Amino acid sequence: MAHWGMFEAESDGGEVVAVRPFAGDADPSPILANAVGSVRHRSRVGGPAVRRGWLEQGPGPSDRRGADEFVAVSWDELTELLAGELRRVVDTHGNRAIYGGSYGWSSPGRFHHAQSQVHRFLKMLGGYTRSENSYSLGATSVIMPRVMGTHWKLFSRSTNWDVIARETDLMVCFGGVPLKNTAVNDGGTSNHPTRGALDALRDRGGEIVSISPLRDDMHGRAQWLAPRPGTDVAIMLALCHVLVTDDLVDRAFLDRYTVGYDKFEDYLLGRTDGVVKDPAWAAALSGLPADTIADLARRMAAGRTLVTVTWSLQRVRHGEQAPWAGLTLAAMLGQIGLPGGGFGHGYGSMNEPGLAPVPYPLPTLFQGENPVPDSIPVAAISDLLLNPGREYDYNGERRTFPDIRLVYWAGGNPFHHHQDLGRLRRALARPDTIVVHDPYWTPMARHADIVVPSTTALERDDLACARNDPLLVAMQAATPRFADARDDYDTFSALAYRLGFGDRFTEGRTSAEWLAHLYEQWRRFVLADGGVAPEFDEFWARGHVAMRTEDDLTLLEDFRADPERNALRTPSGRIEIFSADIDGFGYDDCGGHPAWYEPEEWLGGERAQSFPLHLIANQPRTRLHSQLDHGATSQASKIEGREPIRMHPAAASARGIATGDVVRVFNDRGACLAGALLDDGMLPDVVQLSTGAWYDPIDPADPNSLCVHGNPNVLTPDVGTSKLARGSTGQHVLVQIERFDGPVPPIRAYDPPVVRTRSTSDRR
Ligand code: PGD
Repeated sequence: MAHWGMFEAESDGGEVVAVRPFAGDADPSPILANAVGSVRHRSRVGGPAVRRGWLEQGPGPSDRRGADEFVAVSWDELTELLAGELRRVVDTHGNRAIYGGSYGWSSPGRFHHAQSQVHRFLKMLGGYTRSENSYSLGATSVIMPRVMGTHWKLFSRSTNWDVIARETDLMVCFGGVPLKNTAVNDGGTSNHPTRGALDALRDRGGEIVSISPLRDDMHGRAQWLAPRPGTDVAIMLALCHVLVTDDLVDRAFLDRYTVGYDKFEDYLLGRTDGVVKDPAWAAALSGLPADTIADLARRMAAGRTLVTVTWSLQRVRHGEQAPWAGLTLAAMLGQIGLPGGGFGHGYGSMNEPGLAPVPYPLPTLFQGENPVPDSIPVAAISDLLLNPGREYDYNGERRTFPDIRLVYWAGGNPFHHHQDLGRLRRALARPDTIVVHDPYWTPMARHADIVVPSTTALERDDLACARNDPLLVAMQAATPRFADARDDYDTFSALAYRLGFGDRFTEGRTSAEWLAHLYEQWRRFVLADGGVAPEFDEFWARGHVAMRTEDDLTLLEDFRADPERNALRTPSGRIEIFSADIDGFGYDDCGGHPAWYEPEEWLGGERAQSFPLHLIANQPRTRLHSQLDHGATSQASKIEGREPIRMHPAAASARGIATGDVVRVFNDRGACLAGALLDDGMLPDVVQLSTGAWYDPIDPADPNSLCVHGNPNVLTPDVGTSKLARGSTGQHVLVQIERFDGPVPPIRAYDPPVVRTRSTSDRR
């Protein structure tokens, strides 16, 4: 199992040579092919390594991170050094000085999941400063609990695809439903039903409207409306305005299920700020014709309508507003909780939304409590490291950044996920020590002082499942372990014994015993639910077991049926169109109701004078994030070895650029090379460059170096969505592009750094 689907791997005894998707998968992902050749790829970390500067000079800030060579050490030395450094930091600075945010997707598997392992270990060490929320859903995970009482139920208990295909007349999709993202599911997936469901909806006579700057954010027949990027909220407000002026608002629904609509209506009608949010107003901002917006509002009120908002719309400045405004628009239509109507968030953002949930807990490794209370919103990592002791606003609180001395990372790649990489590199120069566990020499591993070689999921047994997938899968190792790599569990066990809490960490179990233990715990839930699950050995031999799912779900149907008994977990128990709590925080960038805020990175503002192209830095179609960027599917898409950047033919010809040219993409934060690909499926001043090409600085010693490979995060702003959520805003950035006429530099991203064997004189 991979995050991108279930498969069988064929191995030659040390390497994966072929993959076959699970026969039950309706639409397997081409990303699966990236696994072939990945176990022994030259970018693997073959054994423990320590940065030479750290080894020779000891812990301390260093701007050599990312440029230094490494020294190979034995596992015993690594355990000794790492345990000693953890002890030093804890004894001298306290556990709060360890940042174990360690964000990232790592690999599926309920036991060997790197995040679970590192958090369990650091909690038992006495705690650490942690992170909250995710890069996927930074804004949503703060705003939606406040205004509808949850964020994860929005996805795990979303209206099922079967219901949509059967009941929806009109699906209005802000951000489309990009099939490429549904390849992926956190924890894995045994089926990809989205394409089939959209086709079934259309075959039944249902209509789809895709509102997105990119045409291919929707496959098949649909009305495509291409607004200026970042203006969806203005369009939503104008749709709401038409519902008011045409008397199409379901006021009975608003009275029973929501609070604060009146204040929002005052804003819509311009009573609070003198600006009427009508279609003409939204047309000027978005570029969509006013008539088209007005017509759409009327069509939405005429039948069973589902309003959907992708996650990408909240990964921008003021990202809190799009899901909140979408929910409000759906509430005004009055169809929330009716089959095929209402609101959805994340269709096309990951495979899970639209799939039926499993009604009991999955096998889970208990992590315990973190004795350290400090936490940061996850996308504030550079702020944290650069500003010890500084106060900041977050979600109604005033917090202070701790002074971090040691950064511990397992299972993530900040050089993929974080913004403004020049700033991140300056931030990573600050701590005394950086520890990274990864199977590969990712850019983050190259910036570490202590590099711990992990196995990949292909080299170990595990249990795989996800909360909206019917199968629990026996993930059986496809190959032996590569070189001197170890499972993260074994690394942490050895460290825990060295630090005196080995028995607590392992509970006396080997990995194999843990799998059987977690399976038995889970099996009890299934049996109590009246289900059938064989004993572990039989399950392991069979390969998977099916679980019951709760089919035919409609989001919030229980709330609609009985809003008192099934009150939402908001202060009012209802949908909060106006939130008195948020209003009370007094933030200038997120007020008490959904509203339009002008972003910095958009084509309608002053910055577009200098950087006139709007770059959409979205998820790739050829890999998951930065994982297996060297795989066949990912490599086949590259141009001259660089990540492809899609440009409208008009924008390209104005710059003398043709398909296949290498171009330089730049703004005042940084620059990268990319390969031009002309495509008229976007507005002329929009370009698209996916995330995930491994950061490849031409000068590793310069934090602001040109990336020769095409990582858009050298360009993106490191600014939070707002003071409320401080989510990542990596999706949008303004740039300029020119043809790159110089000699094209080689790609070195997958070549390991220099790792020297240690001479006796190096020993401390
Ligand atoms: P991955 O490339 O998946 O990226 O960011 P994330 O850090 O999750 O990194 C996972 C790492 O785990 C890889 O280096 C992999 O090798 C390693 N790994 C795999 N298996 C194991 C294991 O068993 N043990 C250990 N120790 N390591 C392992 C994703 C993040 O990026 C997300 S979720 C989103 S949604 C964001 N999206 C955007 C965006 O839309 N636009 C921009 N500009 N930036 C984004 N960044 C965010």
